[in-house]
Amino acid sequence: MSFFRKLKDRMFKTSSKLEEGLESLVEEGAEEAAEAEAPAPEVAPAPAPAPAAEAPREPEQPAPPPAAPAAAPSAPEAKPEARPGILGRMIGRDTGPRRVLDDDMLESLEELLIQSDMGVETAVRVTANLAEGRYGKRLSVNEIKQALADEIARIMEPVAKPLPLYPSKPQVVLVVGVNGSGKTTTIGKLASQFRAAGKTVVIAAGDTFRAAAVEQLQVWGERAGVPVMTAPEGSDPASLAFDAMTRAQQEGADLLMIDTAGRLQNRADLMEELAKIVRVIRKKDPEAPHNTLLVLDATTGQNALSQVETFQKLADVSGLVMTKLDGTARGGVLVALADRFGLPIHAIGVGEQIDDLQPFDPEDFARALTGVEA
Ligand SMILES: Nc1nc2c(ncn2[C@@H]2O[C@H](COP(=O)(O)OP(=O)(O)OP(=O)(O)O)[C@@H](O)[C@H]2O)c(=O)[nH]1
Ligand SMILES: [Mg+2]
Repeated sequence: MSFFRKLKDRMFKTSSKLEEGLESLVEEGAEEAAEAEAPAPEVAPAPAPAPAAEAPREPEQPAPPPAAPAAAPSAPEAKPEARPGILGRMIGRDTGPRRVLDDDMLESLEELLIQSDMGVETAVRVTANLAEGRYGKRLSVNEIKQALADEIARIMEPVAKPLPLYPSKPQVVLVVGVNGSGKTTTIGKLASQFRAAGKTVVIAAGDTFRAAAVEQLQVWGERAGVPVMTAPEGSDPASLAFDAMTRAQQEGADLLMIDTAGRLQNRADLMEELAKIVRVIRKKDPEAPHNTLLVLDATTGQNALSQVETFQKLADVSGLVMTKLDGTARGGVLVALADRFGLPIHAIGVGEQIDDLQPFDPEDFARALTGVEA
């Protein structure tokens, strides 16, 4: 419950965007329907008309004088349907507006999902599944949110897997991703969690191109209580990886995490660099790396999809970590990723602090994304 609260709060922007969209969709639709059913009379019919069903007019309007001047202030618009009162919401009665799930509504829903970065293909599939068994029915916002959450959770369920642990000593975790996606931060957070679980960890600062990158990793290593192996700026990351592997084996460490540079500008160089790291550590352990984590930044939205494609060509990506889910309106891309690639999502980053890495829970995520209350 409190975990869900935290995720929901952290993902506020994501959920609020989709949530607000859903709410106004249903409200608009309900208003249109009410207007179509009960058009406000232009000329007062005689005498004392019976109020149209489902459209209580308030306040009671006296019939206007027969020849009211056109410029006279118009009577307040008829209110189509009452919004749920606070009490109604609190006791959970679904008293809000309802809208028929027809083609128009489905199209608008699809549009909304695309805007939340779910991608066209996935948005189409999700709406089609949503329509099944519900087409033509009058649904409330809550019912649509719940149905959407169920559908999203169903897609996410198979990919929600923690980082698998192997008996190899060390288990080698290679961390890849574009510049600024959150690789170094994620390594720090993961190392801290492994330490807390009683594992011994060694980190290799394989991004040797920037001195600042090494310093940043050292700070994370201190926070996590984990040694960080570094090499001089500009030196060969593969030889550092080899040294780190040697040390981790000698010390009997449980895990070796290797940070890498994310220079996608020169794809050939990066590919060669990653391939070389893999080659040298395999001299020590033919099974290594046991995991190749691709770190993706949720704020890049649809771009994350092409990053997966690119990195799958550069390295044998075994799983994903999605960072910066706090404060982004683009969390829907996770659904697209799961739907399209089916790669395990091991964890999500929800902040810059050391404990801001959470396991990926499909139901919590779906509820946070759609705005369903727990
Ligand atoms: N809000 C938020 N910020 C994050 C998260 N993860 C990382 N960051 C921030 O994103 C920025 C980049 O993170 P890094 O870990 O340096 O990214 P990197 O992939 O190592 O970057 P390069 O080494 O330049 O390739 C930093 O300012 C981090 O604090 C997250 O989950 N949420
Ligand atoms: Mg880095």
